[in-house]
Amino acid sequence: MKTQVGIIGAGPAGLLLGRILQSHGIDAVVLERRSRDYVLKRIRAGVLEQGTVDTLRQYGVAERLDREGLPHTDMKLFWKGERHSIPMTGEGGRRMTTYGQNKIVEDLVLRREADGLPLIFDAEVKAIEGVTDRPVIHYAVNGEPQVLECDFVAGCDGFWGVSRRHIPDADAHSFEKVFPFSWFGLLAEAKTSTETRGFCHSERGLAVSSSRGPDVSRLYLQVPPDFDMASMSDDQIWDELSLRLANQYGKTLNRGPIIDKAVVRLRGFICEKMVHGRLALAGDACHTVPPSGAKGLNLAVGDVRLLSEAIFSLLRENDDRKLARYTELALQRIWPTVHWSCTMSDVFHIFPGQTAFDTRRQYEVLNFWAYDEIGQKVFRENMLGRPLPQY
Ligand code: RFL
Repeated sequence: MKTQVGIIGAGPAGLLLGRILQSHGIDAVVLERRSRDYVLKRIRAGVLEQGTVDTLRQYGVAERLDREGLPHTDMKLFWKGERHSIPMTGEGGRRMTTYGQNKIVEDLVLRREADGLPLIFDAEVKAIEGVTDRPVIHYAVNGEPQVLECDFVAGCDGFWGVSRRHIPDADAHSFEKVFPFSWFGLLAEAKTSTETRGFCHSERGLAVSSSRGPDVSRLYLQVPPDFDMASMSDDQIWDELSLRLANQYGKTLNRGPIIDKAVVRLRGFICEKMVHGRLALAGDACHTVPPSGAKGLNLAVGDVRLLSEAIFSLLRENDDRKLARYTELALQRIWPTVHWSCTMSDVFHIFPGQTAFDTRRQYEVLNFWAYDEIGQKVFRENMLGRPLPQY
């Protein structure tokens, strides 16, 4: 098989890139190692920056988002018995919207299928050959080896994917911090009360409550790094969430059936070498953020916007100048965003060996964000997201 752009990975980065390229008249084949069912059901991020919403609208995949997305007008922080709301509307009406990543993925998959464009599930990429000249992607479907010849390869295959391994010295250009805890992410059929929704610093560890629809709650608990999900019953989970999020504030958490559970280790990771020859990385393939800033998906969308312009110039005009600047421009947004996500992690979690002094320092940052005008602005602008650099 031959195409112009071989896209590895049908996460938000790969699917959106396919959609943008299509609108520029560039052919692409998306290869995804997981099954269609698995990809559509995968629950992950859900807080969208305005730039992400605008991009999805621009490329005609925001019809359901516009109907079902929940705008945020504020964000609530809880700590030491205090609950404080930070207004979240930025200049020009910029705001955040809650809409599940699984829905974005579904919208993009359905659109691609309706357009009759190639998207191959259960297709695991094993290797990429000829990256500097004429790339050939080797993949397997049900154990059967296949090849895809292309003019360009977009590695949108997440943190554990194969693409980064094809960038020489990627490790030497990578920076990583692994946090000494994990997040236990839960999806529950329970109404999220505005009284308990927010980010909570508790002496028992972080808890987060957010909404994924009128009757669906997305909740997180800080847990030890090697936490076993099976070690807590659903009642114990709700009890722990209540202890952290509700009881000390005199509130009650709405409970309901828990329909999805996952544990994710918190890490910050950046690979500063994002391009080699005719292979470029985007999204989690070249950076991972701790989910405490709700930025992973938004960063992936920013990368894809920049990368699609570079691919367009390269393949349409034989001009590689944008591709040469892709990494530099993307990193201008990636580093501050990863830094912010790590700061949110530093402030809301209880670290092993944490002293009362350390906790007082966390309270001080929370006081600054909640009560100081400049602190509020710092918090709001970081949550609303950095503008996308332009070529
Ligand atoms: P994705 O979404 O990981 O998609 C990569 C896709 O590539 C496929 N793949 C391959 N395909 C073919 N051949 C191979 N060899 C392949 N290797 C991998 C994978 O199956 C997958 O479908 O990356 P993308 O598109 O860059 O999107 C990034 C976002 O998904 C990510 O940043 C966020 O979801 C991060 N994240 C969360 N962010 C939040 O803001 N809030 C959350 O609650 C939240 N939860 C999460 C998360 C990330 C998680 N992962 C990746 C560990 C929960 C989890 C479990």
